[in-house]
Amino acid sequence: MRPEPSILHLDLDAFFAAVEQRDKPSLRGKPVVVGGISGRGVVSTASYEARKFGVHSAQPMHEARRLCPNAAFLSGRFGAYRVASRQVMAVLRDLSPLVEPMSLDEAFVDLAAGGRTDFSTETLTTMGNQLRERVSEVTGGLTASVGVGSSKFIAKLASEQAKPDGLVVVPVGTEAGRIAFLDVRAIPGVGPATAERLQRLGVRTVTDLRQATANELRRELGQSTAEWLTALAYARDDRGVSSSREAKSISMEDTFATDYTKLEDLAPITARDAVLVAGRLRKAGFFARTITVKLKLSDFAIHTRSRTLLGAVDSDETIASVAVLLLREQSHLLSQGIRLLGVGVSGFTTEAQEALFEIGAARADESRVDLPAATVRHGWTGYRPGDDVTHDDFGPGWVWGTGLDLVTVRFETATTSPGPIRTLSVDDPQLRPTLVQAPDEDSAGPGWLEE
Ligand code: TTP
Ligand code: MG
Repeated sequence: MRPEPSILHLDLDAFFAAVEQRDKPSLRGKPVVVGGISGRGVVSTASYEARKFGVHSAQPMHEARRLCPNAAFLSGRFGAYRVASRQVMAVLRDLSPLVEPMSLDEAFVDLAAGGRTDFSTETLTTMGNQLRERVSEVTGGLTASVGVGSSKFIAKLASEQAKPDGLVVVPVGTEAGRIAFLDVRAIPGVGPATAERLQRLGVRTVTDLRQATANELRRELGQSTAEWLTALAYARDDRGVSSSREAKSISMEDTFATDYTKLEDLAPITARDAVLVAGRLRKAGFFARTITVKLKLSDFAIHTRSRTLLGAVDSDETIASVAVLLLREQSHLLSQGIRLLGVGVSGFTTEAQEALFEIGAARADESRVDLPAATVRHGWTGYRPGDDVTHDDFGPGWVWGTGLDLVTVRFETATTSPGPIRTLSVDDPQLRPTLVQAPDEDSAGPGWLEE
C-alpha cells in the first residue's frame, strides 16, 4: 500500500458490446449480446440494456435468448476489439510509462512512475475524467470506468464501483472502511474453492474475515493463503505495477483441504476451473491450442497431462471437455489422493479457429463427455451475425442474419445514421466480407498474470 493514491485502474464498459454499438448505429441504446451464437455457445458480454434482462458473461447463449429474445445476437469481431484495445493502451502509456494490461479492456497504471507528484483528490479527479474523455475520443466513443487508489486491489475495486462510465478516487486512509462489508469473493485470488472453505468457517464478508482467528484460517487454507487474505482484509496490498508481460499461459489451481480420490468429485471441479480459465482466456482476447491438467498427489508428486488440438479454441465447453478427458486419462492416480488440481491453457493465437470443432459434448460437469475424437471438421460456411461486409452498390454494412442461402445486411457504419436493411443472395457477386486491417503486433499485447 502506498502513501498516496498512485495506482489507476481503467476498464472499458461492456467492451465487446460497446464496440458493436459504436459501429452499428441501429443498435445504440438497444440490448446487444456478443458471444458464441451456436446452440452451445456462451455469452462473452452483454450491453447494459441487455443486462437489465439478466443477461451476463459466461451464461449459456440459449438462456440469454430466452431472457432477452429481442436483443441483437452477434458473434464478435476480434479485429475491431484489438484495434480499440491498442488505442486505449496507447492513451494510458501517455499518462505513465508503467502500464500493465490485464486483458483487452483493462489495465493498471502506475501514476507515480509517470512523474506525478500531486495526488490530491481534486487533481486526480480532473486527471481521471480527462483520461476518460481522451479514451472516448480516440476510440470513437467507447466509455471507460476508472478507479484510483493506493493499491491494485483498491484501484480495481474503485473502477468496479465507478461502473458504468464513472470515476472513483479513494483517499488514503479510507480503504479499510470501504471494503469492510464486501463479500470475500471481491478479494483477488478468492475463487469458488476458497470462498466455499471460508463459508465453512462462517466467513462471508471482509469483516468476518478480520474476526476469524489466524489459527483457523491457517488450518483451513494453508499458511500463504491465510496470510494473503488477512493482509487484503485490511487493504494491505503492495503488488507493484509491471509493464508488458506477455501472456503465455492462463491457469487456475485448487488446493484441497482434504485429498480427493474419486473421479466423481474431481470431474466437476476440473470442469468448473476450466470454465473460469476459458472466461479469462476470452477476456484476454486469445484462443488456445493446448490444454493441461495438473495433479499433485498426497506425496507431493506432480503429474501433468496436456493435449494440443488441431485448432485454437476459447469455448467453455471444449476446454472443459478436454480437461475432464485429461483427468480421466489419469484416473489410475486418483486412489493415491489428490491434494491439488490445476487446469491451464497455453499455445495462444489471436485467431478464432474454434469453428473447426463441433464437439458433441454433454455438459462438462456430467460424467459422460464426448471429446475431440468425435469432432467433425467443417470449413467456413458463410457469414456470421455481426460480420462486416461490403456491397459494390450499397457500400459497407454488417450481417444481420442468414438462412436459406440468403444474407440480410444492414447498410450502416459508425459514421452514418441507422441504415436500411436488404436481403441478398449469399453468393451475390457484389457482396463480400470486409477485410479488417489487422493491427500490427508490435507493442505489448494484453499481459496476463499467472495466478
Ligand atoms: P469485462 O471487463 O469483464 O466486461 P465488460 O467490459 O463487457 O463489461 P463491464 O466491464 O462494463 O462490466 O470483460 C471485457 C471483455 O472481455 C468483454 O466485453 C467480453 C470479454 N469477456 C469474455 O469474452 N468472456 C468473459 O467471461 C468475460 C468476463 C469477458
Ligand atoms: Mg470491461
